[in-house]
Amino acid sequence: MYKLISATPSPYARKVRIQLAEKGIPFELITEVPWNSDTQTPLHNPLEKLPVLICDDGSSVFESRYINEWIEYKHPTPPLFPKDIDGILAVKRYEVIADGACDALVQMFFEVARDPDKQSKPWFDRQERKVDGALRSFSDSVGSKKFCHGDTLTLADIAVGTLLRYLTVRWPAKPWREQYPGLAVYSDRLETRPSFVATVPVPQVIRDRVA
Ligand SMILES: N[C@@H](CCC(=O)N[C@@H](CS)C(=O)NCC(=O)O)C(=O)O
Repeated sequence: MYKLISATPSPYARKVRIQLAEKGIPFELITEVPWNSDTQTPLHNPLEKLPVLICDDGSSVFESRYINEWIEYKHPTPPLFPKDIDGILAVKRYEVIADGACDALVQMFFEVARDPDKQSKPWFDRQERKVDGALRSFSDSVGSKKFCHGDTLTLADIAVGTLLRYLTVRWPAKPWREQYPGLAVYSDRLETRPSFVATVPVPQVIRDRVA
């Protein structure tokens, strides 16, 4: 059985957990705080980041988008990629933007964790612009549609839905729902799926100093 190293707030790990649940693939969930010094994640990923999928033979698969693709090839049913190349590329475009926005949110989170005299407002603003750009882009392309692409769930919805919920966890004061009510409807609908309900992100206490 697979093992998945995960963290409760991680949008990257949540994408993999949702995909495994949607495909009905059993796995053992290992919850870590990757920022603490006793994390086991570096034993499985030279980049020291989770999620990491560990196979029965001990080999590891890491980088969430690569894990998602790996699982898609190894366990194609039910498919979470469209059948046609253009459809796959369209889904991947959503993933790139959603993951980039999550990266920016992580940067913002640690920027405000620095001592006040070490924080950079221009850096924070630059990251926030990326998040705002992603939201604008998703509002334009998804609007209040049921799915990003076609009429079934794909990895695009898992990536975009995961970003939107993570945004609410990390920056509850950010008024994206009021700004983009169509996206709020889209997000709320996705969050009713059992795979999303079972993986609602929860903040963790980070014990060690990171930034
Ligand atoms: N691009 C990576 C990002 C993963 C990531 O940033 N994971 C965080 C937890 S949410 C982590 O493990 N960070 C530890 C570190 O960067 O040292 C992915 O998609 O898997």
